[in-house]
Amino acid sequence: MNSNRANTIIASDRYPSRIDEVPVRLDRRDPVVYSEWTSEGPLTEVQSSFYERNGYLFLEQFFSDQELSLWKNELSRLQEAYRDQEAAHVIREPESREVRSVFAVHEHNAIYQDLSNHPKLKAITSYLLGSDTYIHQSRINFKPGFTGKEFYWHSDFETWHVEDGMPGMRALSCSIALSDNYAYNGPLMVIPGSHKTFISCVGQTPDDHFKESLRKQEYGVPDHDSLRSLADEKGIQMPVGKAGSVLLFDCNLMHGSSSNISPFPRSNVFLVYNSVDNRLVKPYSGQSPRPSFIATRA
Ligand SMILES: O=C(O)CCC(=O)C(=O)O
Repeated sequence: MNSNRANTIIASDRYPSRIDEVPVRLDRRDPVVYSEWTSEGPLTEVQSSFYERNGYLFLEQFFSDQELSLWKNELSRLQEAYRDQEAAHVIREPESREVRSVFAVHEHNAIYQDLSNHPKLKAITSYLLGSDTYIHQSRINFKPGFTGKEFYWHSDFETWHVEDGMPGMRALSCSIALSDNYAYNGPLMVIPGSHKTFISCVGQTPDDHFKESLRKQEYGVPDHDSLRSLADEKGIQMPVGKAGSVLLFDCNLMHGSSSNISPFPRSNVFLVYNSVDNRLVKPYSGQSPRPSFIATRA
């Protein structure tokens, strides 16, 4: 065990990570779907049980063309606006000045704020999380053609728990495709069913880790053996579809994506909903919390 971290372990931490020198595999200790299914709910019984079992659900043609064109135009405007303008919430690709991500769009952009309050999204997320929700994090990932770099395998929850203080697994992401997602332009890959296992990571988190990790993550990534055994057991899926589709995925689902060497951008907006009953506490690493553009501290 890492000695200076050992002093900061929180007794009530149900998902310790970045503490031991070897990875540990723990069973999930939280539900996946927090509501009882009824026919009045926003998902069919088949969709709800698919999500419970696999940790994700892909919904094609979820939004209208009219809604989509508004969000796509805004995406292009932001990409242009931030080409030369620096801001803390704008992250550039690790090897170029291209815009990789723009964070907190639900806060500083009226169009994406409306999207984050979309009644269809709110209904599904409140059903799955069994309570009212709020946005824990939002970001556009542009993944430009030729230069858009990968996002290495990770469980979001591992980072949100250790670095932000999210107590339990009661949050989910909606990845909304604003460009067509193909198998060849760096779409999200998921390990179905991996949300039921927590893989602790190895290595102490450096201070201000987010400055590097948002461009290229090196801590809070699982080891090769754990990833190999998860993928051997469960396989890898790549839910792809046209712009306007949405991928819902549990906060502990193992996922990642490859670089985009195709000419076609793969631009998605990610909205992370957290249950109001799962608000952030102090980071479990014992370190200072990350800035609020990455993690809302309500
Ligand atoms: O945009 C992607 O391909 C992956 C994004 C991701 O995994 C994340 O934001 O946590």
